[in-house]
Amino acid sequence: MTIDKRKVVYQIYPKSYKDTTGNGVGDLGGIIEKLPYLKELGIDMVWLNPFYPSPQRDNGYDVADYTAVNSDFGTMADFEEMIAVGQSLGIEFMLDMVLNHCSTEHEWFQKALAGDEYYQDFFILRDKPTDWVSKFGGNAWAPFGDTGKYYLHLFDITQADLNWRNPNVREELVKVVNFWRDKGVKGFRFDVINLIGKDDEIVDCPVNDGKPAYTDRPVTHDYLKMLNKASFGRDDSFMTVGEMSATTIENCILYTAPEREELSMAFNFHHLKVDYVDGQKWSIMDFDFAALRDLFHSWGEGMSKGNGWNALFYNNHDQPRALNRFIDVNNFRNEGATMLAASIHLSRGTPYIYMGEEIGMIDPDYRSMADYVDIESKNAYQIMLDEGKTPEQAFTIIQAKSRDNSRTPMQWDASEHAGFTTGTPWLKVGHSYQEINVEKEKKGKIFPFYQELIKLRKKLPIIAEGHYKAALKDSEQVYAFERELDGQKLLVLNNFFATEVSVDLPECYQNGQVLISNYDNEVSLSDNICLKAYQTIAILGSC
Ligand code: TEU
Repeated sequence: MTIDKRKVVYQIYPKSYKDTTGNGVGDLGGIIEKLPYLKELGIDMVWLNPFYPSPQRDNGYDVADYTAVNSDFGTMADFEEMIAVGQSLGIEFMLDMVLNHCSTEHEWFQKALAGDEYYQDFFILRDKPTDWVSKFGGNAWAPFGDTGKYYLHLFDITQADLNWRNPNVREELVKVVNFWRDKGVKGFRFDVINLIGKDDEIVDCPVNDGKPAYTDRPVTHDYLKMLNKASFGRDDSFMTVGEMSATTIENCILYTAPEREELSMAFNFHHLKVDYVDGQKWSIMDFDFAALRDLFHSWGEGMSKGNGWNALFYNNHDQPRALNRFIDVNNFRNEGATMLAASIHLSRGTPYIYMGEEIGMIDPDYRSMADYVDIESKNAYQIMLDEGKTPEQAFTIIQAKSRDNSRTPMQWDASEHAGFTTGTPWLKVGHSYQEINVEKEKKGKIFPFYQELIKLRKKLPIIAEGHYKAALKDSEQVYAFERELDGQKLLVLNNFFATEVSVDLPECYQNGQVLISNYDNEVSLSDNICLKAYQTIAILGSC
């Protein structure tokens, strides 16, 4: 299994992309309508978050039926049309497979609750709960009806973990994956896939909310090999990405090295915790640049040496917008957005663009808890109050950290609701839509810069395939790395701050060629170079 490393993936949160029916919820028809826009951007594949029937307690990650389309989003015929239109434009689709858990409304859980023992073995039932903490707050076990037993839910109480140790479960899930493969999808994103392997004996684990007891268990690799063999591994051009919660470089090499035949690549989140106080999300702190730099370097070099493959990203539907976290967005939105883009699009791995990132979208400025809908935010707010924070303190943290920050409707133009819907949007449009929208930004700085980065990856094998080597390892301000392929070298310098900084250039680059920069003025190369606020420069070496 070797993937095409020139490809770039674009993530769409279907609920928020484009509504064509006026019900306030984005739909498949809206995605079809916008495919030419994505063609213009230049991406190769679209990852869609779940659009399956679901009670929407966790916005579709609580799947009630794995092989159907939720009627809010359209029909199976719409889905087939979307694939076909994509094919005609050279755009492939990657679907989200949520196989660690299903909704308690899924018929498997309902049958289990009704007493069917065959289906009871689809879930993780125990006589006594352990001390594991749910990722959405509270204990991770809930009473299983009136049986006296408890079922495991690592996420919401309505998301019951599936028992992968049961071969019947594995068989059903393989069927799901193959159902969508037969429909013509060319990729899968596997939700929290490194949590599927639970030990036979489940025990208390007071460390880190219980995570070590269920994360990256060795059996997970066996399950992935099985899934690979039984489904997508049969198609050489297939692209798969595992979402890895609290994982390690060692495991991600195992998950993604081609000879292992597990997955094509992995998302990890360590670099997105550099603004967490003591690793806790519900806290506020400026990002720690040195930590970010070191993480990029250790993952970049570690995966490069181990022949693993990273999925590269700053934004997704679970993260506040990177521009609000890492950039002085009021003064340097264009410079910051383009620098962040270059820092991953020129790196080693497959870049992912989250809808709206290509136009520099920012967090909404919601003023009340009533504007937030995400279950995680609501739970966290309550927990913070219970812990003694004032409503103002808790709200400030929600504003900065809520997953709704990235889930606001895509901003297409300056008309009402940003051109997303003619109805009432399910989640309020961000306050910035009159300044930041597709219509305007196509003529701005950010969208064209993404187009250029995507083109460069297609044109230059050193970007797509080159090794990764850390550079300027001690810089307090510049994240820099080199790429190397067949004796060719590329240096990428990214100034992560609003102040200028001077950098000594190694000889190889003093007579090199500037490949791309996010400032209009010409860059003159010598033994020393001055980077402006949030400037990014990539230089092809001449040695
Ligand atoms: O997220 C996995 C995950 O670990 C989340 O807890 C993530 O770290 C958190 O949202 C950040 O605050 C995946 C999906 O991406 C997410 O949308 C789902 O809610 C979750 O799995 C459960 O399916």
